[in-house]
Amino acid sequence: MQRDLILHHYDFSNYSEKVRLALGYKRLAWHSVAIPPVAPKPELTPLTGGYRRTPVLQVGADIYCDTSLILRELERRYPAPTLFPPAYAAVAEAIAWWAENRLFRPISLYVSGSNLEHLPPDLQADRSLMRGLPPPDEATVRRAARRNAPLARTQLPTVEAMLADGRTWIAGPMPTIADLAVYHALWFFTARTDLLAAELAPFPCIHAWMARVRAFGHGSSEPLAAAQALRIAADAEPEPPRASMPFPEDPPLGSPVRMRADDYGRDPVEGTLVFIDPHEVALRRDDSQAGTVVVHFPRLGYDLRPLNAR
Ligand SMILES: N[C@@H](CCC(=O)N[C@@H](CS)C(=O)NCC(=O)O)C(=O)O
Repeated sequence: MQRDLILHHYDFSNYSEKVRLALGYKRLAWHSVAIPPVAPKPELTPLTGGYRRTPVLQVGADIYCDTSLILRELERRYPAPTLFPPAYAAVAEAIAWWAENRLFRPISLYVSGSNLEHLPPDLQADRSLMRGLPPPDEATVRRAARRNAPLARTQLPTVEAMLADGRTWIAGPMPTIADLAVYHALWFFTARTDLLAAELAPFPCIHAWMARVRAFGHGSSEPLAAAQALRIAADAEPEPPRASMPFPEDPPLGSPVRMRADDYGRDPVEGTLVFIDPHEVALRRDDSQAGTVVVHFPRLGYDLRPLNAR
């Protein structure tokens, strides 16, 4: 069992649930740092250089942003049991994209607007600011929930149909990232309260499959103080970068670059490009608290620019 894995997350974060289940499926031991669900995150952003989304995986002085890369990195370090079986991984990736970019958003707006009294009071304002929108009043959030309930509901039969031929897992006979991505979107329905549990009740295949995914568990975790995680980064050297496989258009290794999410939470992270391949981009940066760290991002979903370029 390994305990160099440090997950920065909070309990009701659905993307964190995706990673917690991957850690469970791979039977890993990890350290758990509880981070605030809203900005600012003064003990996290020294590690990431500005990225504020949840979760973040830390291994010493290497920092992994975004669950699509975190899952790839867990697979690279702990290949068995696999979440990327070669025969199903491509289809799984397409289904995961649909789950996170089409299925989840209406569920999120429906759930949040229906559970206002159970959420941290500053959550809605924070999420709107994260998307460049003004803080909404309560009526606006409740109207968004009403608009999005049908958009969430109309997609649930699609998930039921994916499982209706009696298969055990979404993409085929083995668990894949599609199971985790669809699961965490549906998990959000009841992550805080059971108020919307009835939405999933009519779907027996979904019900049985969610129980199978839930049975992965979360591996074994021990709490770690955020300040201690920062000290671990400061005391560690980043791992030497692997050999890069750039595309011809990519900025040269060693040049100053900026990465940021292309959808929301677009806080830029600047550093020196130290690794790039078709799936991943990594920047080295020096931080007064975290020391020298390498921050890793997935290529897809992020915007890579040479610094100072127009
Ligand atoms: N594409 C990102 C999305 C992550 C995401 O949106 N996480 C939510 C929490 S579940 C978030 O960052 N919310 C704002 C925050 O936690 O500060 C990923 O896969 O990691």
